[in-house]
Amino acid sequence: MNNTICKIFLIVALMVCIGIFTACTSGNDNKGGSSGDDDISDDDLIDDDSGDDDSGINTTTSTTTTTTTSVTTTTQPGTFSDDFEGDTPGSPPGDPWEVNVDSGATITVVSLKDGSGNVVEFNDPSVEGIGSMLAKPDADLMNVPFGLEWDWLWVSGDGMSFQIYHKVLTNYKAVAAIDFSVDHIRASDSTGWVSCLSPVTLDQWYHFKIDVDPDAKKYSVSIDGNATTCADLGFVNYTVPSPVTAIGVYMYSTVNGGVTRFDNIFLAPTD
Ligand SMILES: [Ca+2]
Ligand SMILES: [Ca+2]
Repeated sequence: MNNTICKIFLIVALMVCIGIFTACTSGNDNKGGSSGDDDISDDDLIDDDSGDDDSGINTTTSTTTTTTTSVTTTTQPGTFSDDFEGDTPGSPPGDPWEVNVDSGATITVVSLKDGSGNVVEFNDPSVEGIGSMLAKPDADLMNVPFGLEWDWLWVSGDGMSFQIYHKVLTNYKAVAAIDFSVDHIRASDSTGWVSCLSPVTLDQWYHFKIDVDPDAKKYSVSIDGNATTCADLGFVNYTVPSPVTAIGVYMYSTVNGGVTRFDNIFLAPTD
């Protein structure tokens, strides 16, 4: 009798176990969440038919996106660059730029649909309007021969000057200046101004590069990859010997400079 009860108990227990196992695996076709599966909400990498409990796929996508973003914003070692894509449209350019404006002038990041993305826009609405943006790249980049490049577009106007500076006491003094003046581009020489480009076409991006030799105190200007008559120009106002340590754009107080835009600033030793 006891033996019979024990057999019945074992059979019932075995049936319960089979029932539980069947219930647990019912509908799981081990296909993840593709169409026609037992649980189409289980679209992750783990096929446990408990819904989308794993962010694996999304994590992979997110990582790819992050990597792509970091590639476009990573600065190469040994260079200084800014395409302003990390800045906020409607605000002045952020670190590493020091921005100062006065008398109604503005220096603002704007987002363009011409492929430039974010650019810096200078608006100098009056003779009195004045402003500047200044950055101090690693000094090691500028105590050897270096190239400094930027894109420049004029919507309108006059004035505005792309410059490099050395420090005299507490002030930064321009040793070289590339200006828009009236209808042409000119560059400073130790003996006066030299015309580099004339006429200038409005609403067109120009690519500028200056090659600077800080030991010789000389620089040359190329535009859109072409050498110009602005070659072997001497530093100006170089009465106090000190290294070139800053770059920037200056908005004159003596003219109504109108609207100009800058993008893709890049500095690197040329050795
Ligand atoms: Ca840009
Ligand atoms: Ca002005």
